[in-house]
Amino acid sequence: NSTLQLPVLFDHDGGVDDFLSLLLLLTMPQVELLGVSITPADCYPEAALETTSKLLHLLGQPQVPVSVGQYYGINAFPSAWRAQPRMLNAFPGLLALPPLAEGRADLRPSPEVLCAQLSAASQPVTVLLTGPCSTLVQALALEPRLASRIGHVVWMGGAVDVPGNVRTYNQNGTAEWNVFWDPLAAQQLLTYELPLTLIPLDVTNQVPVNMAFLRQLAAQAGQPLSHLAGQFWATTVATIPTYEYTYFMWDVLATSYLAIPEAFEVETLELAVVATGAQAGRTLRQPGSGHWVQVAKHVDTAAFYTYLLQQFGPV
Ligand code: AGV
Ligand code: CA
Repeated sequence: NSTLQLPVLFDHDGGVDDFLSLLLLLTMPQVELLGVSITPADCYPEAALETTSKLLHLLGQPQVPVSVGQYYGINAFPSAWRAQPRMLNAFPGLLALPPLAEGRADLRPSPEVLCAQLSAASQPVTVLLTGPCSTLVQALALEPRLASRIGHVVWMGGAVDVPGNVRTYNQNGTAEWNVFWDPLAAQQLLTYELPLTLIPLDVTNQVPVNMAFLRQLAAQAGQPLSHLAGQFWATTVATIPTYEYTYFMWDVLATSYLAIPEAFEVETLELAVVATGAQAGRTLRQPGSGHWVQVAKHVDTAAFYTYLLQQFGPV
């Protein structure tokens, strides 16, 4: 039924929850995935390309085009985080899959590919971003008129009324990483006045990866997707000292917004992004900025976790 189809372009940055987002997206019957692009931010792009291709293959959508960004942001992610997803390709369920076929990835830089995909789209496209927004901003810089092809941008990024999650020497703790990687792009994104929904730390803080959920997932591990997703989440459990950080369902929550928006409380507000200095990457309320953004502030966590168990569980 074509009226049910939601055309989606997905740009991710290769974190474990970015891949869980891809898995989730591929379980959504209403989503027509037009393309995937990889921003080399919270990943090393070679490994991320391999995982992306293998998951598309595994979920029966190997034809979906994949491209990789060649732009590297202003503030690099820690190497230990970028290397983490490499182990996913060694999982029994993925190791045996065919490696990326020669010539399968689009060799053009991802902003060019995104432009081509937007031009070719026959109805407004939803752009889902689970990493920095640089690819989209660079695409719109190439062809500003393509903004009219975008029906909705859903972006996991920012921290509006809560502290950020960047702990470095050059940031005072107010920024979220996806914005911090390329603060100028985030500032630029607002100027396009796109229908933008942010899924910031304000709401992702409400959905930690917790053992109660992982136990429920394990209880249905006879389902191949639950088994695989459970393994993915398991890799995040011991990677962060618990006294310092918790791993959250950041991108997975943003992805679920496409399917269960009614589970979210969203506030429409005027936003600004700080581009330089100790607050670089900060997203803040700024009445009068003229940049109206929908910001998710609350989620029905039970509805969200139930939705995940349903999508990864019995069909
Ligand atoms: O800031 C959240 C973003 C999400 O897109 N990423 C992880 C998610 O993919 C960066 C990030 C923050 N803390 C992290 C992150 C951590 N402890 N490990 C890996 N990535
Ligand atoms: Ca991410």
